[in-house]
Amino acid sequence: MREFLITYRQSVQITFRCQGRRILHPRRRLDLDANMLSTAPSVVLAVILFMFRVSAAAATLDAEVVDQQGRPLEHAVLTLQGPPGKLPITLTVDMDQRNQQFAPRVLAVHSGTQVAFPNSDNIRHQVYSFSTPKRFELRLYEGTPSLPVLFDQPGVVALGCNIHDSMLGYVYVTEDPWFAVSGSDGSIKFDQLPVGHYRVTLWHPGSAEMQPLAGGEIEVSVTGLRQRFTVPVEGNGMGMDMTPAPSTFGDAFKKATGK
Ligand SMILES: [Cu+2]
Repeated sequence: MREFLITYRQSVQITFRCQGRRILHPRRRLDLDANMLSTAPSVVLAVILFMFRVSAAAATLDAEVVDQQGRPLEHAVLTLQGPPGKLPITLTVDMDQRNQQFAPRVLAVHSGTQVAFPNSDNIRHQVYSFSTPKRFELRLYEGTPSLPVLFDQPGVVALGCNIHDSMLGYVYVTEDPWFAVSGSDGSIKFDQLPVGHYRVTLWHPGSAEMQPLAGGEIEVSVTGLRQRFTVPVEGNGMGMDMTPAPSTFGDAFKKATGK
């Protein structure tokens, strides 16, 4: 034990000394400072040029998603494949439960995203999914469950609650770098898009067989683009029924899981 302690102390000291020499050696530090001073102007110039290039090349896409009768479609997901270089967004996001409903009803995430399922109601929920891209079940809980759920496979994940059959939500997992969900007016806005050519994919819970639809190809120029996309939806054309009867949930669930 004593031997070990001595060895440990020595190794700490040796490491410390090595680090001290490497990092704090006065001559080395002066060299570094001199190098930094000589390269600073070119670095600043490069940063300015990069910022100018980015801001000059960024554009906006104003999309409007409507159903087959031209009515604004809420809860539609629009994803974009485009110029390379965009890093995937894999943050932890919330799928809340409020007033015995999922909030939002449709959540779009990049594959690899952790989704937390906080419960803002004062009753307990038991969230689950049998959808192929993510099968999971959170035991009956109040407040925030201890761990978020990882969504690492692209596809549609239909969410339910074992206690409340009318609770129905969706996590749409995409590998496209740009994605968003339409608001109640059917609008989706993408800011800071690189100018270029994009391939559009659309999805809505009310679309046939719950399959994603090809939305065509678009050219986003520096002046931006305003475009309308149509997603045919089944039934009454209003898309997803927000308070489905249990049997409706069963049908929707079968569609999402393909079973
Ligand atoms: Cu519930």
